[in-house]
Amino acid sequence: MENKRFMPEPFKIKMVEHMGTLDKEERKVAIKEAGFNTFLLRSEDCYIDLLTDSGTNAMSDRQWAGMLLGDEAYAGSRNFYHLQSVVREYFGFKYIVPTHQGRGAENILSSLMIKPGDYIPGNMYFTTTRFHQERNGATFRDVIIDEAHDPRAELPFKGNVDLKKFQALIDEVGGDNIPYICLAVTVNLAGGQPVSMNNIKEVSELAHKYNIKVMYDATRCVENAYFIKEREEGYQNKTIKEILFEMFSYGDGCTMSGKKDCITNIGGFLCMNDHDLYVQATGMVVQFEGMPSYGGLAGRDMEAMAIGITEAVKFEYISHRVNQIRYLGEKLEAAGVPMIKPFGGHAIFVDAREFLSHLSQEEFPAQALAAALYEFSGVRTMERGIISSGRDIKTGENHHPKLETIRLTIPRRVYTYAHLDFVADAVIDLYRRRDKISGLKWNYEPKVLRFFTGTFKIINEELVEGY
Ligand code: PM9
Repeated sequence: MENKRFMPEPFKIKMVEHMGTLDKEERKVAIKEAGFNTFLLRSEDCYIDLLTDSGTNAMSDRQWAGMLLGDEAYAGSRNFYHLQSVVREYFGFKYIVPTHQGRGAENILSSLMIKPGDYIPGNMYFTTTRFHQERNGATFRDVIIDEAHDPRAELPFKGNVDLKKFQALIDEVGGDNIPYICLAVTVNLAGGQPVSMNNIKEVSELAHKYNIKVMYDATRCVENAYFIKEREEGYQNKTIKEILFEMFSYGDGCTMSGKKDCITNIGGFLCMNDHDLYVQATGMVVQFEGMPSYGGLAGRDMEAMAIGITEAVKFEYISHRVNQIRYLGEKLEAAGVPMIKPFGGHAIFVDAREFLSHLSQEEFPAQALAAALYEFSGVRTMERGIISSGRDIKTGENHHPKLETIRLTIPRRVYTYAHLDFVADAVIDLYRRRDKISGLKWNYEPKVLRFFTGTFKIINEELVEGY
Protein backbone atom coordinates (compact mmCIF):
# COMPACT_ATOMS: atom_id res chain seq x y z
CA MET A 1 0.00 0.00 0.00
CA GLU A 2 1.23 3.52 -0.82
CA ASN A 3 2.66 5.21 2.27
CA LYS A 4 1.49 8.82 2.53
CA ARG A 5 2.49 10.92 5.53
CA PHE A 6 -1.09 11.31 6.72
CA MET A 7 -2.72 8.02 5.79
CA PRO A 8 -6.54 7.91 5.99
CA GLU A 9 -8.13 6.47 9.11
CA PRO A 10 -7.24 2.76 9.37
CA PHE A 11 -10.87 1.89 10.17
CA LYS A 12 -14.31 2.03 8.57
CA ILE A 13 -17.31 3.55 10.36
CA LYS A 14 -19.95 0.94 11.25
CA MET A 15 -22.06 2.77 13.82
CA VAL A 16 -22.54 6.51 14.20
CA GLU A 17 -23.20 8.83 17.11
CA HIS A 18 -24.69 12.27 16.53
CA MET A 19 -22.81 15.31 17.66
CA GLY A 20 -24.07 18.30 19.66
CA THR A 21 -25.62 21.12 17.66
CA LEU A 22 -25.98 24.07 20.05
CA ASP A 23 -25.54 27.48 18.47
CA LYS A 24 -23.25 30.13 19.91
CA GLU A 25 -25.91 31.87 22.03
CA GLU A 26 -26.90 28.52 23.57
CA ARG A 27 -23.26 27.65 24.24
CA LYS A 28 -22.79 30.99 25.96
CA VAL A 29 -25.55 30.03 28.40
CA ALA A 30 -24.22 26.48 28.78
CA ILE A 31 -20.66 27.51 29.72
CA LYS A 32 -21.93 30.12 32.16
CA GLU A 33 -24.15 27.50 33.82
CA ALA A 34 -21.11 25.20 33.96
CA GLY A 35 -19.23 27.88 35.95
CA PHE A 36 -16.75 28.27 33.05
CA ASN A 37 -15.46 24.77 33.76
CA THR A 38 -15.55 22.53 30.69
CA PHE A 39 -15.73 19.44 32.96
CA LEU A 40 -19.18 20.59 34.05
CA LEU A 41 -20.67 20.86 30.55
CA ARG A 42 -23.08 18.23 29.30
CA SER A 43 -21.48 16.12 26.63
CA GLU A 44 -24.54 16.60 24.42
CA ASP A 45 -23.84 20.33 24.43
CA CYS A 46 -20.40 19.84 22.83
CA TYR A 47 -19.74 19.67 19.11
CA ILE A 48 -16.24 18.14 19.01
CA ASP A 49 -15.25 16.79 22.40
CA LEU A 50 -11.50 16.95 23.03
CA LEU A 51 -11.79 17.10 26.82
CA THR A 52 -9.89 13.86 27.22
CA ASP A 53 -8.75 10.65 25.58
CA SER A 54 -9.71 8.78 28.76
CA GLY A 55 -12.52 6.27 28.25
CA THR A 56 -13.70 8.19 25.20
CA ASN A 57 -12.33 5.62 22.75
CA ALA A 58 -14.30 3.88 20.00
CA MET A 59 -14.07 0.14 20.52
CA SER A 60 -13.67 -2.18 17.55
CA ASP A 61 -16.19 -4.75 16.31
CA ARG A 62 -13.93 -7.41 17.83
CA GLN A 63 -13.99 -5.73 21.22
CA TRP A 64 -17.79 -5.44 21.09
CA ALA A 65 -18.00 -9.09 20.07
CA GLY A 66 -15.78 -9.89 23.05
CA MET A 67 -18.21 -8.04 25.33
CA LEU A 68 -20.82 -10.68 24.47
CA LEU A 69 -18.42 -13.32 25.73
CA GLY A 70 -18.41 -11.73 29.19
CA ASP A 71 -18.32 -14.38 31.90
CA GLU A 72 -20.08 -12.53 34.72
CA ALA A 73 -19.23 -15.01 37.45
CA TYR A 74 -18.47 -13.45 40.84
CA ALA A 75 -15.14 -15.21 40.95
CA GLY A 76 -12.73 -16.77 38.47
CA SER A 77 -14.21 -15.24 35.31
CA ARG A 78 -12.59 -16.60 32.14
CA ASN A 79 -12.17 -13.00 30.95
CA PHE A 80 -9.85 -12.35 33.89
CA TYR A 81 -7.65 -15.26 32.82
CA HIS A 82 -7.66 -13.95 29.27
CA LEU A 83 -6.66 -10.47 30.45
CA GLN A 84 -3.98 -11.95 32.71
CA SER A 85 -2.46 -13.93 29.86
CA VAL A 86 -2.46 -10.90 27.51
CA VAL A 87 -0.90 -8.64 30.15
CA ARG A 88 1.77 -11.26 30.86
CA GLU A 89 2.49 -11.62 27.15
CA TYR A 90 2.63 -7.88 26.33
CA PHE A 91 3.74 -6.27 29.61
CA GLY A 92 5.69 -9.18 31.05
CA PHE A 93 4.70 -8.68 34.72
CA LYS A 94 3.90 -11.78 36.76
CA TYR A 95 0.84 -10.60 38.66
CA ILE A 96 -2.13 -8.48 37.66
CA VAL A 97 -4.89 -7.03 39.81
CA PRO A 98 -7.76 -5.51 37.79
CA THR A 99 -9.19 -2.21 39.06
CA HIS A 100 -12.13 -0.07 37.97
CA GLN A 101 -9.71 2.47 36.40
CA GLY A 102 -6.21 3.84 36.80
CA ARG A 103 -6.72 5.65 40.09
CA GLY A 104 -8.04 2.45 41.67
CA ALA A 105 -4.61 0.95 40.97
CA GLU A 106 -2.90 4.14 42.22
CA ASN A 107 -4.86 3.94 45.46
CA ILE A 108 -3.77 0.36 46.13
CA LEU A 109 -0.14 0.91 45.14
CA SER A 110 0.25 4.11 47.18
CA SER A 111 -1.48 2.67 50.25
CA LEU A 112 0.69 -0.44 50.24
CA MET A 113 4.08 0.99 49.39
CA ILE A 114 4.14 4.44 50.99
CA LYS A 115 4.68 5.19 54.67
CA PRO A 116 4.22 8.73 56.03
CA GLY A 117 7.33 10.83 55.45
CA ASP A 118 8.39 8.99 52.29
CA TYR A 119 9.35 10.69 49.04
CA ILE A 120 8.11 9.68 45.61
CA PRO A 121 10.15 10.93 42.65
CA GLY A 122 8.39 11.11 39.31
CA ASN A 123 8.89 12.50 35.82
CA MET A 124 6.39 15.33 36.35
CA TYR A 125 3.30 15.07 38.48
CA PHE A 126 -0.05 13.75 37.37
CA THR A 127 -3.15 14.96 39.24
CA THR A 128 -4.68 11.72 40.55
CA THR A 129 -1.31 9.99 40.93
CA ARG A 130 0.15 12.73 43.12
CA PHE A 131 -3.10 12.97 45.04
CA HIS A 132 -2.83 9.31 46.14
CA GLN A 133 0.87 9.67 46.95
CA GLU A 134 0.20 12.71 49.14
CA ARG A 135 -2.91 11.15 50.71
CA ASN A 136 -0.67 8.38 51.99
CA GLY A 137 1.84 10.80 53.50
CA ALA A 138 4.47 11.06 50.76
CA THR A 139 6.06 14.16 49.28
CA PHE A 140 6.22 14.16 45.49
CA ARG A 141 9.49 15.32 43.87
CA ASP A 142 9.65 16.18 40.19
CA VAL A 143 12.81 14.67 38.66
CA ILE A 144 12.02 15.24 34.99
CA ILE A 145 14.62 17.05 32.85
CA ASP A 146 14.32 20.87 32.98
CA GLU A 147 13.48 21.13 29.28
CA ALA A 148 10.15 19.38 29.91
CA HIS A 149 8.92 22.57 31.56
CA ASP A 150 9.82 24.70 28.55
CA PRO A 151 7.11 24.57 25.86
CA ARG A 152 9.57 25.43 23.11
CA ALA A 153 12.46 23.04 23.91
CA GLU A 154 12.46 20.48 21.09
CA LEU A 155 13.89 17.17 22.29
CA PRO A 156 13.01 13.69 21.05
CA PHE A 157 12.62 12.34 24.60
CA LYS A 158 11.38 15.26 26.62
CA GLY A 159 9.85 12.96 29.23
CA ASN A 160 13.22 11.63 30.42
CA VAL A 161 14.22 11.54 34.06
CA ASP A 162 17.15 13.76 35.04
CA LEU A 163 19.40 11.22 36.76
CA LYS A 164 21.23 13.97 38.64
CA LYS A 165 17.97 15.16 40.19
CA PHE A 166 17.07 11.57 41.10
CA GLN A 167 20.52 10.98 42.64
CA ALA A 168 20.32 14.29 44.53
CA LEU A 169 17.01 13.23 46.08
CA ILE A 170 18.50 9.88 47.11
CA ASP A 171 21.47 11.69 48.68
CA GLU A 172 19.15 14.11 50.47
CA VAL A 173 16.54 11.75 51.95
CA GLY A 174 18.12 8.29 51.62
CA GLY A 175 17.02 5.37 49.48
CA ASP A 176 15.14 3.84 52.45
CA ASN A 177 12.65 6.70 52.30
CA ILE A 178 11.94 6.27 48.59
CA PRO A 179 9.83 3.15 48.12
CA TYR A 180 9.56 3.58 44.36
CA ILE A 181 10.02 5.97 41.49
CA CYS A 182 6.87 6.60 39.46
CA LEU A 183 8.00 6.49 35.84
CA ALA A 184 5.36 7.79 33.44
CA VAL A 185 5.51 6.59 29.85
CA THR A 186 4.53 8.96 28.17
CA VAL A 187 4.36 12.09 30.35
CA ASN A 188 0.86 13.49 30.09
CA LEU A 189 1.29 16.98 31.51
CA ALA A 190 4.57 17.61 29.71
CA GLY A 191 2.58 17.33 26.49
CA GLY A 192 2.52 13.54 26.01
CA GLN A 193 6.32 13.39 25.82
CA PRO A 194 8.11 10.02 25.67
CA VAL A 195 10.93 8.50 27.72
CA SER A 196 13.77 6.80 25.84
CA MET A 197 14.66 3.15 26.37
CA ASN A 198 18.13 4.25 27.34
CA ASN A 199 16.76 6.53 30.05
CA ILE A 200 14.45 3.76 31.32
CA LYS A 201 17.49 1.47 31.65
CA GLU A 202 19.52 4.13 33.48
CA VAL A 203 16.67 4.94 35.86
CA SER A 204 16.26 1.24 36.57
CA GLU A 205 19.96 0.78 37.33
CA LEU A 206 20.13 3.77 39.65
CA ALA A 207 16.89 2.91 41.45
CA HIS A 208 17.76 -0.74 41.97
CA LYS A 209 21.20 0.16 43.30
CA TYR A 210 19.36 1.71 46.26
CA ASN A 211 16.57 -0.90 46.47
CA ILE A 212 14.09 1.57 45.06
CA LYS A 213 11.39 -0.06 42.94
CA VAL A 214 10.52 1.19 39.47
CA MET A 215 6.74 1.42 39.11
CA TYR A 216 5.57 2.67 35.73
CA ASP A 217 2.55 4.79 35.09
CA ALA A 218 1.87 2.76 31.95
CA THR A 219 -1.25 4.70 30.95
CA ARG A 220 0.04 5.70 27.49
CA CYS A 221 2.80 3.11 27.15
CA VAL A 222 1.98 2.15 23.56
CA GLU A 223 2.44 5.76 22.45
CA ASN A 224 5.81 5.75 24.22
CA ALA A 225 6.82 2.54 22.41
CA TYR A 226 5.89 4.14 19.08
CA PHE A 227 8.15 7.13 19.73
CA ILE A 228 11.03 4.81 20.68
CA LYS A 229 10.58 2.93 17.40
CA GLU A 230 10.55 6.19 15.48
CA ARG A 231 13.31 8.07 17.29
CA GLU A 232 15.73 5.82 19.15
CA GLU A 233 18.62 4.16 17.41
CA GLY A 234 18.38 0.40 17.19
CA TYR A 235 14.59 0.15 17.48
CA GLN A 236 13.44 0.89 13.92
CA ASN A 237 13.12 -2.77 13.01
CA LYS A 238 11.52 -3.90 16.26
CA THR A 239 7.77 -4.29 16.62
CA ILE A 240 5.76 -2.13 19.02
CA LYS A 241 5.03 -5.29 20.99
CA GLU A 242 8.75 -6.08 21.36
CA ILE A 243 9.56 -2.52 22.42
CA LEU A 244 6.74 -2.48 24.97
CA PHE A 245 7.92 -5.74 26.47
CA GLU A 246 11.48 -4.47 26.73
CA MET A 247 10.35 -1.18 28.33
CA PHE A 248 8.64 -3.05 31.16
CA SER A 249 11.42 -5.60 31.58
CA TYR A 250 13.47 -2.97 33.47
CA GLY A 251 10.79 -2.34 36.12
CA ASP A 252 8.94 -3.94 38.99
CA GLY A 253 5.33 -3.18 38.19
CA CYS A 254 2.89 -0.60 36.89
CA THR A 255 -0.41 1.13 37.31
CA MET A 256 -2.52 1.27 34.18
CA SER A 257 -5.54 3.25 33.13
CA GLY A 258 -7.06 0.93 30.53
CA LYS A 259 -9.23 3.85 29.42
CA LYS A 260 -6.28 5.12 27.38
CA ASP A 261 -3.96 2.63 25.68
CA CYS A 262 -6.21 -0.43 26.17
CA ILE A 263 -8.74 1.43 23.95
CA THR A 264 -11.72 0.80 26.24
CA ASN A 265 -14.33 2.94 27.99
CA ILE A 266 -13.52 1.77 31.51
CA GLY A 267 -10.95 -0.35 33.34
CA GLY A 268 -7.45 -0.44 34.70
CA PHE A 269 -5.02 -2.66 36.51
CA LEU A 270 -2.04 -2.89 38.81
CA CYS A 271 0.89 -5.18 38.00
CA MET A 272 3.89 -6.36 39.95
CA ASN A 273 6.53 -9.07 40.01
CA ASP A 274 6.76 -9.28 43.80
CA HIS A 275 4.59 -12.06 45.21
CA ASP A 276 4.21 -10.52 48.68
CA LEU A 277 3.09 -7.22 47.21
CA TYR A 278 0.58 -9.11 45.07
CA VAL A 279 -0.86 -10.90 48.11
CA GLN A 280 -1.21 -7.56 49.93
CA ALA A 281 -2.82 -6.02 46.84
CA THR A 282 -5.42 -8.78 46.73
CA GLY A 283 -6.19 -7.92 50.37
CA MET A 284 -6.74 -4.28 49.42
CA VAL A 285 -8.68 -4.89 46.24
CA VAL A 286 -11.35 -6.88 48.06
CA GLN A 287 -11.91 -3.87 50.34
CA PHE A 288 -12.18 -1.20 47.68
CA GLU A 289 -12.81 -2.71 44.25
CA GLY A 290 -13.99 -6.35 44.33
CA MET A 291 -12.60 -9.87 44.00
CA PRO A 292 -8.99 -10.05 42.73
CA SER A 293 -10.41 -11.66 39.59
CA TYR A 294 -12.59 -8.66 38.63
CA GLY A 295 -11.50 -5.61 40.62
CA GLY A 296 -14.58 -3.47 40.03
CA LEU A 297 -15.05 -4.52 36.43
CA ALA A 298 -17.60 -6.67 34.65
CA GLY A 299 -16.18 -9.73 32.87
CA ARG A 300 -17.03 -8.09 29.54
CA ASP A 301 -14.91 -5.03 30.40
CA MET A 302 -11.89 -7.23 31.09
CA GLU A 303 -12.45 -8.97 27.76
CA ALA A 304 -12.57 -5.61 25.95
CA MET A 305 -9.30 -4.57 27.64
CA ALA A 306 -7.57 -7.82 26.69
CA ILE A 307 -8.56 -7.44 23.04
CA GLY A 308 -7.82 -3.68 23.11
CA ILE A 309 -4.20 -4.28 24.14
CA THR A 310 -3.63 -6.54 21.13
CA GLU A 311 -5.12 -3.87 18.81
CA ALA A 312 -3.22 -0.95 20.35
CA VAL A 313 0.16 -2.41 19.41
CA LYS A 314 -0.72 -2.71 15.71
CA PHE A 315 1.51 -0.34 13.77
CA GLU A 316 -1.28 1.01 11.47
CA TYR A 317 -3.35 1.97 14.52
CA ILE A 318 -0.65 3.67 16.57
CA SER A 319 1.05 5.46 13.67
CA HIS A 320 -2.31 6.89 12.56
CA ARG A 321 -3.03 8.01 16.12
CA VAL A 322 0.24 9.86 16.57
CA ASN A 323 -0.01 11.34 13.07
CA GLN A 324 -3.49 12.72 13.80
CA ILE A 325 -1.96 14.74 16.62
CA ARG A 326 0.80 15.98 14.30
CA TYR A 327 -1.69 16.92 11.59
CA LEU A 328 -3.59 19.18 13.98
CA GLY A 329 -0.38 20.58 15.44
CA GLU A 330 1.11 21.44 12.06
CA LYS A 331 -2.05 23.29 10.98
CA LEU A 332 -2.00 25.38 14.15
CA GLU A 333 1.72 25.98 13.87
CA ALA A 334 1.36 27.34 10.34
CA ALA A 335 -0.99 29.99 11.77
CA GLY A 336 1.42 30.90 14.57
CA VAL A 337 -0.57 29.39 17.47
CA PRO A 338 1.84 28.83 20.41
CA MET A 339 2.04 25.21 21.56
CA ILE A 340 4.17 22.69 23.44
CA LYS A 341 6.70 21.20 21.04
CA PRO A 342 7.42 18.56 19.94
CA PHE A 343 3.85 17.33 19.53
CA GLY A 344 3.15 14.42 21.86
CA GLY A 345 1.25 11.17 21.62
CA HIS A 346 -2.28 11.98 22.71
CA ALA A 347 -2.92 15.69 22.46
CA ILE A 348 -1.93 19.15 21.32
CA PHE A 349 -1.20 21.45 24.24
CA VAL A 350 -1.81 25.09 23.35
CA ASP A 351 0.36 27.49 25.34
CA ALA A 352 -2.33 29.61 27.02
CA ARG A 353 0.21 31.82 28.76
CA GLU A 354 1.39 33.08 25.39
CA PHE A 355 -1.97 32.83 23.60
CA LEU A 356 -3.47 35.14 26.26
CA SER A 357 -0.37 37.13 27.05
CA HIS A 358 -2.56 39.99 28.34
CA LEU A 359 -3.52 37.79 31.35
CA SER A 360 -1.42 36.92 34.39
CA GLN A 361 -1.33 33.31 35.62
CA GLU A 362 -3.55 34.41 38.55
CA GLU A 363 -6.26 35.25 36.00
CA PHE A 364 -6.27 31.58 34.95
CA PRO A 365 -5.48 31.97 31.24
CA ALA A 366 -5.86 28.27 30.40
CA GLN A 367 -9.19 27.94 32.18
CA ALA A 368 -10.39 31.10 30.41
CA LEU A 369 -9.17 29.88 27.03
CA ALA A 370 -10.86 26.49 27.35
CA ALA A 371 -14.15 28.22 28.23
CA ALA A 372 -13.80 30.72 25.39
CA LEU A 373 -12.97 28.08 22.78
CA TYR A 374 -16.06 26.11 23.77
CA GLU A 375 -18.31 29.15 23.56
CA PHE A 376 -16.75 30.24 20.27
CA SER A 377 -16.82 26.90 18.45
CA GLY A 378 -18.39 24.07 20.47
CA VAL A 379 -14.95 22.40 20.78
CA ARG A 380 -14.45 21.19 24.35
CA THR A 381 -10.90 21.06 25.76
CA MET A 382 -9.36 20.96 29.22
CA GLU A 383 -7.25 23.29 31.36
CA ARG A 384 -3.82 21.93 32.29
CA GLY A 385 -2.17 24.70 34.22
CA ILE A 386 -2.44 26.46 37.56
CA ILE A 387 -5.93 25.11 38.32
CA SER A 388 -4.98 21.45 37.68
CA SER A 389 -1.74 21.89 39.56
CA GLY A 390 -3.55 22.65 42.84
CA ARG A 391 -2.05 23.82 46.10
CA ASP A 392 1.05 22.76 47.99
CA ILE A 393 -0.11 20.24 50.58
CA LYS A 394 2.08 21.77 53.30
CA THR A 395 1.95 25.53 52.68
CA GLY A 396 -1.49 25.75 51.07
CA GLU A 397 -0.03 28.07 48.41
CA ASN A 398 -0.91 27.62 44.75
CA HIS A 399 1.61 25.68 42.69
CA HIS A 400 2.71 27.82 39.74
CA PRO A 401 3.50 25.40 36.92
CA LYS A 402 5.58 26.78 34.07
CA LEU A 403 3.24 25.06 31.62
CA GLU A 404 -0.10 26.85 31.44
CA THR A 405 -1.96 25.05 28.67
CA ILE A 406 -5.21 23.86 27.22
CA ARG A 407 -5.18 20.28 26.02
CA LEU A 408 -6.80 19.34 22.73
CA THR A 409 -6.97 15.64 23.46
CA ILE A 410 -7.76 13.25 20.64
CA PRO A 411 -9.95 10.28 21.58
CA ARG A 412 -8.85 7.03 19.93
CA ARG A 413 -10.56 6.12 16.63
CA VAL A 414 -13.36 8.66 17.15
CA TYR A 415 -12.64 11.67 14.95
CA THR A 416 -11.40 11.95 11.37
CA TYR A 417 -9.01 14.40 9.75
CA ALA A 418 -12.08 16.44 8.68
CA HIS A 419 -13.01 16.97 12.31
CA LEU A 420 -9.46 18.07 13.04
CA ASP A 421 -9.68 20.64 10.23
CA PHE A 422 -12.69 22.14 11.97
CA VAL A 423 -10.83 22.24 15.30
CA ALA A 424 -7.79 23.89 13.73
CA ASP A 425 -9.92 26.57 12.05
CA ALA A 426 -11.73 27.29 15.33
CA VAL A 427 -8.50 27.69 17.33
CA ILE A 428 -6.94 29.84 14.62
CA ASP A 429 -10.02 32.11 14.39
CA LEU A 430 -10.07 32.53 18.13
CA TYR A 431 -6.34 33.26 18.15
CA ARG A 432 -7.08 36.28 15.92
CA ARG A 433 -9.60 37.53 18.50
CA ARG A 434 -7.56 36.55 21.55
CA ASP A 435 -7.33 40.01 23.10
CA LYS A 436 -11.10 39.89 23.67
CA ILE A 437 -10.88 36.98 26.12
CA SER A 438 -11.29 37.86 29.80
CA GLY A 439 -9.56 36.20 32.73
CA LEU A 440 -11.44 34.27 35.43
CA LYS A 441 -11.58 34.20 39.22
CA TRP A 442 -12.79 31.50 41.61
CA ASN A 443 -16.46 31.14 42.43
CA TYR A 444 -16.07 27.80 44.23
CA GLU A 445 -12.70 26.15 44.88
CA PRO A 446 -12.90 22.48 45.95
CA LYS A 447 -10.28 21.23 48.41
CA VAL A 448 -9.00 18.32 46.32
CA LEU A 449 -8.56 17.81 42.58
CA ARG A 450 -10.18 21.20 42.17
CA PHE A 451 -10.14 21.25 38.37
CA PHE A 452 -12.87 18.60 38.15
CA THR A 453 -15.65 20.44 39.96
CA GLY A 454 -14.51 24.02 40.65
CA THR A 455 -16.51 26.95 39.26
CA PHE A 456 -15.41 30.40 38.10
CA LYS A 457 -16.60 33.90 37.35
CA ILE A 458 -15.63 36.19 34.50
CA ILE A 459 -13.40 39.09 35.57
CA ASN A 460 -14.30 41.43 32.72
CA GLU A 461 -17.81 40.83 31.31
CA GLU A 462 -17.39 43.36 28.52
CA LEU A 463 -14.49 41.56 26.94
CA VAL A 464 -16.41 38.31 26.60
CA GLU A 465 -19.08 39.94 24.46
CA GLY A 466 -16.45 40.72 21.86
CA TYR A 467 -15.55 37.42 20.22
N1 PM9 B 1 -5.91 10.82 32.86
C1 PM9 B 1 -6.75 12.48 31.43
O1 PM9 B 1 -7.71 13.10 30.94
C2 PM9 B 1 -8.33 11.41 33.09
C3 PM9 B 1 -8.39 11.99 34.45
S1 PM9 B 1 -7.82 13.63 34.64
C4 PM9 B 1 -8.90 14.50 33.72
O2 PM9 B 1 -5.58 12.66 31.03
C5 PM9 B 1 -2.16 9.29 33.90
C6 PM9 B 1 -0.89 9.67 33.20
C7 PM9 B 1 -3.38 9.72 33.44
C8 PM9 B 1 -4.57 9.36 34.14
C9 PM9 B 1 -5.83 9.85 33.76
C10 PM9 B 1 -4.44 8.52 35.29
C11 PM9 B 1 -5.63 8.10 36.07
C12 PM9 B 1 -3.20 8.13 35.70
N2 PM9 B 1 -2.09 8.52 35.00
O3 PM9 B 1 -8.54 8.31 34.95
O4 PM9 B 1 -8.26 6.91 36.93
O5 PM9 B 1 -3.42 10.47 32.35
O6 PM9 B 1 -8.31 5.85 34.72
O7 PM9 B 1 -6.38 7.17 35.36
C13 PM9 B 1 -6.97 11.51 32.47
P1 PM9 B 1 -7.96 7.06 35.51
